[in-house]
Amino acid sequence: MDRTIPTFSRGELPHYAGINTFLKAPFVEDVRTCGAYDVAVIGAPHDSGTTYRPGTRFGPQGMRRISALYGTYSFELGVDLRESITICDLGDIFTIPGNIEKTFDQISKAVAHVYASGALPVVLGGDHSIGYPTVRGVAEHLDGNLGIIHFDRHVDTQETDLDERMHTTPWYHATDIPNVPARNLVQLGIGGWQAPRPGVKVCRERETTIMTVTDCVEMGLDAAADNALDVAWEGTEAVWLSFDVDCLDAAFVPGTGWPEPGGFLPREVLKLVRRVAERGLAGIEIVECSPPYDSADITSLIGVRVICDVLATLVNAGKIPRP
Ligand SMILES: [Mn+2]
Repeated sequence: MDRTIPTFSRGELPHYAGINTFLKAPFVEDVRTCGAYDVAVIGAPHDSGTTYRPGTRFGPQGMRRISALYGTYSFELGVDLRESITICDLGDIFTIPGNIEKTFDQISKAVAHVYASGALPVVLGGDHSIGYPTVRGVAEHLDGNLGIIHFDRHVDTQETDLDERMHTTPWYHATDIPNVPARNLVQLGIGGWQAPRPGVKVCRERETTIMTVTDCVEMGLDAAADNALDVAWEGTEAVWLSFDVDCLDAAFVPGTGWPEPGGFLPREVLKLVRRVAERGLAGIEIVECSPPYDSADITSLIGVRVICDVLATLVNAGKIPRP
C-alpha cells in the first residue's frame, strides 16, 4: 500500500534497524552546538569505581540499544517527546579506565559544558562514583545551592572505599562542595545488608535524610515524594536526580553491580520519580546499569524508562525547555 517506504532505514522505523543513539535522537558530533537542544544525552562509560561486579562501562551502550524499543509518545502521560522538545545525543565522555580522578575531571568538564549551554543534561552511567563529578559540574554554574534526590539501596556516603573514591563514596565528596549542602541530600530506597556502617555514620553526622523502602511504602508514595521534595528544595536553587537502578528489587535489575532483594517495584519507583520531577530538575543520571550481567535487557530498559518518564513529567510541568 505505502509506496513511500524508503530503501534504507532512516529515523525510528523499523525499531530493530539503524544506529542506536538514545531514542534515535540525532547524534551531535560538534559538542559546541548542544545548547541548540532542550536535552543533551551523554554517556559516562566508567566502571573503575566498582567494588564487586564491573561492566557499567557498557551501560551507555546498553541503554541506547534498548531505547530503540521505544517511540517518543506516552499515551498514559499524554506527551510526545519529539513534538514537545528537542533531544540530541552527544555520544560519550572520554573516560580513562583505572584513572578514577582523571575520569572525574573529564565528567565534570563535560556535564558543566552541557549544563552551561542551557540543555538539560541526561547522563547514562557508569558506576555511581560519577555522582560526585556530575554534581560538581552542575554546582559550579549555580549562584545558589544544589539539592540531590538519590534513589538507591545503598547510602554511598563513606569517605573512601579500598582507600579510593569509589562508587560507594560520591555523596561524601559531593556534599563537601560549598553549595551542595548535606541537609539537601535525600536518599530513597535504602535498605538491606549492604549499607556500610562508615557511610551510615556520615549520614548521621551530616544530617542527610534516609528513607527506606518500608518508609516510602508505609507513608505512601505521594507523602514520600513530598517529603523528598521538601528536603531537596529547602533553600536550594536546583535539584539533581541520581537514579541507581539497584533501588529496584534484585529481581528486576540483574544487570547491576550490587543487587539487593527487597527494593522498590518498578511501578512504585516510576511513580516516585515522576512525582519528584514535577518541581523541575537540573539534570538526571542513571547509574549502575551493567549490561554484561543483564538478562534480556531488562535493567537497561528500566533505566531508559526512568529517563523517558522524567522527561515527559518535566514537559507537562513546563520545566523543559529549562526556564
Ligand atoms: Mn547502589
